[in-house]
Amino acid sequence: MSALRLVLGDQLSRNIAALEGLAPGDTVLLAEVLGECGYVPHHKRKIALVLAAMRHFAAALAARGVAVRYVRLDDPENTQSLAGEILRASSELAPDRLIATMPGEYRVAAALRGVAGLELREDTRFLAPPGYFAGWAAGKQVLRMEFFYREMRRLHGVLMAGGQPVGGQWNFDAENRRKLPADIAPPAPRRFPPDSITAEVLALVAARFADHPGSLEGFDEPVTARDAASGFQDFLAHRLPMFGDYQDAMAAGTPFMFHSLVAAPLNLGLLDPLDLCRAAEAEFAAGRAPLNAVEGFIRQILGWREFIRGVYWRHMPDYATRNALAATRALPAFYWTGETRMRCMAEAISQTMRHGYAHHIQRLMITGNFALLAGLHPDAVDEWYLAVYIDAYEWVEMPNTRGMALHADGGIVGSKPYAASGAYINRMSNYCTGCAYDVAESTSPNACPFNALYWDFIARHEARFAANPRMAMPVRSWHKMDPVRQAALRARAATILDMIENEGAGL
Ligand code: FAD
Ligand code: DLZ
Ligand code: SF4
Repeated sequence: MSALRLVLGDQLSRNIAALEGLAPGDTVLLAEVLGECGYVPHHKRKIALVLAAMRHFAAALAARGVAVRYVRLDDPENTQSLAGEILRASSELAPDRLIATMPGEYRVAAALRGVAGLELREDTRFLAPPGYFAGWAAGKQVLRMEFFYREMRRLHGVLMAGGQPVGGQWNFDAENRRKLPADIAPPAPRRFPPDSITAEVLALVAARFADHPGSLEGFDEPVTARDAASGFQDFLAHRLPMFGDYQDAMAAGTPFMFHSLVAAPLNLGLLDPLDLCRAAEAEFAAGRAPLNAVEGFIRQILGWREFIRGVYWRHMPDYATRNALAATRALPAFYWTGETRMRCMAEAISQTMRHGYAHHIQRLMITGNFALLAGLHPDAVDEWYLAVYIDAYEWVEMPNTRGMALHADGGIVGSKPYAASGAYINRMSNYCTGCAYDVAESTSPNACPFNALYWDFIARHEARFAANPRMAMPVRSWHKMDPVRQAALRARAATILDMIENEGAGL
């Protein structure tokens, strides 16, 4: 009995389900295909990362004596689709069995389900066991991450002592909202210069995807499990202790702050989520990192990442069509260039084009908040986030974008929209100093665009928000406002929205 075992580009884990029971005579298939490289205009760095990691993974399997069928993008026989490559390999090798692991994305799952005779195994690399989220969510009117996270802490015994949370609290978020003082400079993360395999991929991507957004300059991502582990050790030693304090902080010219940068290798399968949580927990136990940092980090992996995945599979395919706030505007051109006078947006977008990376608060409270306030269409915003971040796969990108950032899911991921004016951005960053706009102004021609857009957003949706206890306060403040000021705010917002509709020119 021989088997053909498919491993997708984000399934690069030694323990991936498709490889369970691997036997002599079996073949492992990995295929670089245009279908996956081009279904959205992925950032060049993201394509390079995925293909370089696939080639290294295949080489490591081959070095262990496994028969690997590796299809390169420029192979003239390449059908350029995953299903096509399974069928081609299957007709050439005539295996007795076809095996794959359940893909992360609904789109790919639908394509693979169409392949006759393909056995699709559960992806067991997540911390919520198969069916766990559905069981937890069943019968609940609202799903709240906090309660799911507590269940996950109990299930895995992470940061637990005698059935209680270590430190007597589940959550240290209140301590994790500091602005970065001018005299603290986050240490540069450990980086990984390309070897010859990666260099070849970089040349391929530069030639084939020249019209895709982003830059390959200085490509230095970890593309093997060993390098990903080394990058994570560097985080534990140098950034985890401050991760909590400055989790929400933003600063110009400081793209990575104290963040871990694990999302890209973790989502590729190069790291194991439970290992990351246990290693962070050990740093607390050894007295090398404070609890607010360690709990804050573990919450992201054990809580948010698993919760987001649960929401995705529970609500797809309907989730992809949700537009609860009836947003219609196209994405202004500066989302692809960073060329805007709004310094916060310019910083977040330029570092995204350079590194394929922005940290959570930049994604949520800068580019996401702008898209929310400006009423940009969720399809366009989803496509942008899926394309430009090197860690982006629909299962994790979409509930974060459509749900958390845009509230287009009507409140499944978050009970209220994360809408904020310039005051929040000014509180959490140094962007406003040196911005062409004045954050203290709301209605003048050089007033911070976030201010008028914020109030216009509240006014546009006041009927919906009045019924939401967590949004009642801004709605009341809007009602109490002097009508002359209300009119001035709405006029300024109308000017900005016109500019947005004109590709963002002049903004
Ligand atoms: P850290 O800040 O160091 O956090 C540690 C890890 O926790 C992350 O690596 C990630 O695995 C996990 N995590 C943290 N927050 C979340 C979250 N909200 N959802 C899921 N996992 C989380 N994350 C992705 O992995 N892929 C995406 O495509 C993606 N798109 C996003 C889109 C929007 C609009 C927003 C608001 C968030 C998005 N996130 C996404 C979540 C989060 O912003 C990134 O995981 C994080 O910024 C990656 O950087 P890091 O590895 O340095 O994370
Ligand atoms: C993201 C990506 C890219 C750019 N290229 C490939 C590829 O050539 N071959 C492949 O198997 N996978 C690729 N991927 C990852 C897939 O898109 C990913 O498996 C799906 O998004 C499911 O999560
Ligand atoms: Fe952003 Fe407004 Fe601050 Fe400028 S003033 S950086 S646009 S929040």
